[in-house]
Amino acid sequence: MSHNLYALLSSRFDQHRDRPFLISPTDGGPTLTYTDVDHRSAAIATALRQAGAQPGDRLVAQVDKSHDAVALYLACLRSGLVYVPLNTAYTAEEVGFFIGDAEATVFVFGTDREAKLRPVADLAGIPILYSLGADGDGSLAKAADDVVTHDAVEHDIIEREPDDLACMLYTSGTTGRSKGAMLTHANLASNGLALHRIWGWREGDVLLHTLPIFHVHGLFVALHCAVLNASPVIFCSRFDAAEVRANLARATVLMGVPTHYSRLLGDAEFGPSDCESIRLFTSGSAPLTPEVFKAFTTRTGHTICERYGMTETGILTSNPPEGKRIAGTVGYALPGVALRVVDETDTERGPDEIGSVQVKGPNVFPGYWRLPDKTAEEMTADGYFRTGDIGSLSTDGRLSLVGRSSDMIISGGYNVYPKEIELLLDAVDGVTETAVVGVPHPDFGEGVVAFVVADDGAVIAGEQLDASLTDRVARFKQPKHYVFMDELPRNAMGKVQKSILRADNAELFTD
Ligand code: MCA
Repeated sequence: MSHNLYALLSSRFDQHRDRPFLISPTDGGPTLTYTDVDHRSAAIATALRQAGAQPGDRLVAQVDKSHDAVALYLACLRSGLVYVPLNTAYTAEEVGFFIGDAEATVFVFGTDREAKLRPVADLAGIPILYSLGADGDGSLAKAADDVVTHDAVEHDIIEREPDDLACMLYTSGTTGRSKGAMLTHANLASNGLALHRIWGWREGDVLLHTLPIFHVHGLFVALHCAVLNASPVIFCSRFDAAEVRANLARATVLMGVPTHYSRLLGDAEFGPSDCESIRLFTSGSAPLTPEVFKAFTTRTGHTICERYGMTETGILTSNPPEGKRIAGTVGYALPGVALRVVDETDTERGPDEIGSVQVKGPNVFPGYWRLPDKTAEEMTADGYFRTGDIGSLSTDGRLSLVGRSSDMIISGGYNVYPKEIELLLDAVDGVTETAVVGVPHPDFGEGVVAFVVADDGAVIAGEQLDASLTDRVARFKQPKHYVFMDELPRNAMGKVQKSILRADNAELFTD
């Protein structure tokens, strides 16, 4: 079999082609079978090929979650294009960086974003542009329809080597510059097969899918498990607690971020009767607090299975679905994944000793796009990737995470890098300096807060700072609160002590 990931995926649904694949969460909504989506992906792949896209070219997409968005991803896989999905919250300025950095050949933008994004793409000189809507509209949808009308669909799956790139996902950097994490066909195949196995996917499983499909969690972890199992997917456009409750009885697996679970708990009516058909609730992308873990079990009788992943590595560990799931831990290394906790000399720590988490395995990416030096910094001489997370391993290999070496914020499952925001705020007239941190937030887990020191005599309002960020960075990255100070706390070395800012403002959103 070809090492093209699509060859693996299609081999798993080939015997069930007429089975429902993408199911509407509302009665009467459209259902697409595996045959429908396979054919749609072939039509889109043919249209892209006819437009001049070649294997290895990068296709950047900022499109809403839709059936055609799934077909576009699968079209890229089967035609050997490198799929580069972008968060739909990113501004035109952010998108301009990504399409340039990725040296994209193709850029697909949402039909509702054309006015803002076509000029950005023209400026970047992207040769092939398409629009794609959430309802089968847009120029790419039409091009695919035309291929079908002219009976010109090519169903082939391009040969790929295991280490050929399949996708590239941007993950912001501590320096404020986003980095393209390159993921190969083999990375994605190994992680998908490992998850399918350890989470016990079986005949009859149905996935309730509420996650965005521009990140690892919704695009790879959720969709690949379902497709490898030829399972139906109840395909929600976004997370909505009421819609989730209305569909749980039709599903057996729900994957979410902690915010999803805390929002379900926020509905007093939510309870065990909603969850009778579910065999597996997983949580990831952000730490699941023991409070939410415990409250969920008390309310529903189910124990959430927390797992740990990164864009650069996919899923590294999971609590055992059949074994003991312990709050505050992220379980054991997936089959084939090697984990270690080390000190500052990369020497392994003993059991339960805290150190830096490192990982090695077929799931670990080959590096950051066009950043060999940065890649080398993050890899050890013996091939382990430095996750940047701090944790400890128990004697039987269970991993507990206790923090991060960078001051990255995880808000509602999205990574936010303070430096990116600080650089923009520091450029505002009248601002001397700023420090951005995450503090506990009842809904998003961590809320972004900016601490601002103004020039002597300068009067600055939060609205002014908000305005400096509008159209520069996605809304979810923007501070939810500003604290004005005479000076920032510093240690003897002059380094801003963000831990003090976090500690002194821990109740900012929870009081
Ligand atoms: C939306 N808002 C947010 C966030 N999302 N603010 C902070 N953090 C967020 N994550 C703000 C919007 O800017 C808006 O603010 C207001 O909330 C409502 O926006 P809306 O889009 O309606 O929000 P929502 O529908 O309530 O979405 C919140 C959400 C969503 C359900 C938590 O963010 C979500 O589904 N997150 C999942 C992220 C994910 O898939 N992460 C996986 C990364 P305003 O009104 O002021 O404009 S992959 C990963 O991390 C690794 C590999 C792994 O292990 O999975």
